[in-house]
Amino acid sequence: MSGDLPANLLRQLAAVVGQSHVLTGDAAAGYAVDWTGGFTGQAPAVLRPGGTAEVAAVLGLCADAGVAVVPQGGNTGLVGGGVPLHGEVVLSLARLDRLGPVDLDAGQVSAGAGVSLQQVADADPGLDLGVFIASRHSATVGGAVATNAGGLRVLRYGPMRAQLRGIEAVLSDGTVLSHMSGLVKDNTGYDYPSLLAGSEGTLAAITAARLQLVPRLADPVTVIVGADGPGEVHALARRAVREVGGLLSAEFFTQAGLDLLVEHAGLTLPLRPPAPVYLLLEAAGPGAAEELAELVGDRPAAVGTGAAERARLWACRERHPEAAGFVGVPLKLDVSVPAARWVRLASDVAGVVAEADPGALVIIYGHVADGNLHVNVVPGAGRADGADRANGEGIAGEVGIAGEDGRHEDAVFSFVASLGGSISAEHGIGALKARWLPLVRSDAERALFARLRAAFDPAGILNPHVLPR
Ligand code: 2HG
Ligand code: ZN
Repeated sequence: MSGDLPANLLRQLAAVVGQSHVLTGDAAAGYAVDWTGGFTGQAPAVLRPGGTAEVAAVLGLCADAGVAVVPQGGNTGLVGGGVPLHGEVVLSLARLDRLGPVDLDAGQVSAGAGVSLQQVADADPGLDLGVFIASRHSATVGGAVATNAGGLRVLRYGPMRAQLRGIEAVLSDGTVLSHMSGLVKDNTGYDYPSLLAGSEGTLAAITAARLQLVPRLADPVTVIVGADGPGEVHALARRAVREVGGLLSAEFFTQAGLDLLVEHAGLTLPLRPPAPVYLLLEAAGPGAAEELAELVGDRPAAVGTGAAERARLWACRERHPEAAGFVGVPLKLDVSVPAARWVRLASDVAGVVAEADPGALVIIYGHVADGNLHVNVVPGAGRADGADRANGEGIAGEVGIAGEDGRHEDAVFSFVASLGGSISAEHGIGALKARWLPLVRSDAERALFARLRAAFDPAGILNPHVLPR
């Protein structure tokens, strides 16, 4: 496979990063597939630079040679934005793993792209990272910024972009941009760090970020409440946002997902008898337990205060991304709608998928206070299975991605667009959704995206198949 790259280029790249950090053949295979198995590509080489200067040199060489590059962090993405679906070189930022000392005056830290989110959260005992996602042990700073990761505490702290106080990144021509002073107030021109957040590796390779930390909250209380349906969950979550001052999370899931986790992952039910749907609330600070108890009233609920009990309750929600995977290769659709339409979305989306594919399995869960729903779909019998997808041919038009002919995406995304929503709340457009972007972004907006992109990456080598050019 290394034959895909000119031998001379491979030699030059090896001279930059060291021969042992140019991976080819079997050594490169793990970088070419995502963790769901839904996206499988091929990399002629994986390059593992050890510092910003090496990233710059690598990109300069690739740009000169016209070789496309997919930047990759912890490879925990869900939309195929970090895997080489079209034979791109993978630029792994994993070795940029330097975590700076915590600046206690500012409550900030500088972290290399390859530092995991958990390492940032652990940087100081009194501080925490506001972004909290299930994949925090493997997801890295560079990838989390590049995808503007959201997660379980967005209602309190916002997504990754909101934590960003500075960035270091490399353009495809090898130019290093660095603005890491961490100023809270800094109106000196375009806020390009913010633009790079959510750019999915299309504008620059992010090499480091300056992150705002938040005070670590003591003694959080976690509650799982059983409810009849999405309407009750939404109403309770809305009240929680207003009435529970220390609210951190408001998470939705269903018994259907829990059944799979009980059967395949050995989880225990949080409530008996089980309820059709659940709301998990977490809050911290003075009065949190009382305010949650008041809100829950006499509804069926399980309460966790100690670490072990909270972990048991959280597993019911945090392990939902695995649930559909026990049945087949899941298609992961991550959508959001205006708050007032969330109940309609959560109530009707399974029916909308069933019209397109009556045999499909649909598991829904998500971040109710953000209007965000994760719709995990395993196409019904007779659809392409994982093995068919793994050969990377003819699925969703052109690349090796789950979803076969796109009918499931068409159904869900059209429904979401009709509700005034977004086809990506927090995971990005990636390779999975590029084709549906016109549903939610106008011609004028997409043309501006393309011009921005050309300004940052005139060579057109950075993640060329993600977002429109
Ligand atoms: C979550 O909220 C993540 O658990 C993953 O965003 C969602 O796997 C998914 O579809
Ligand atoms: Zn999520």
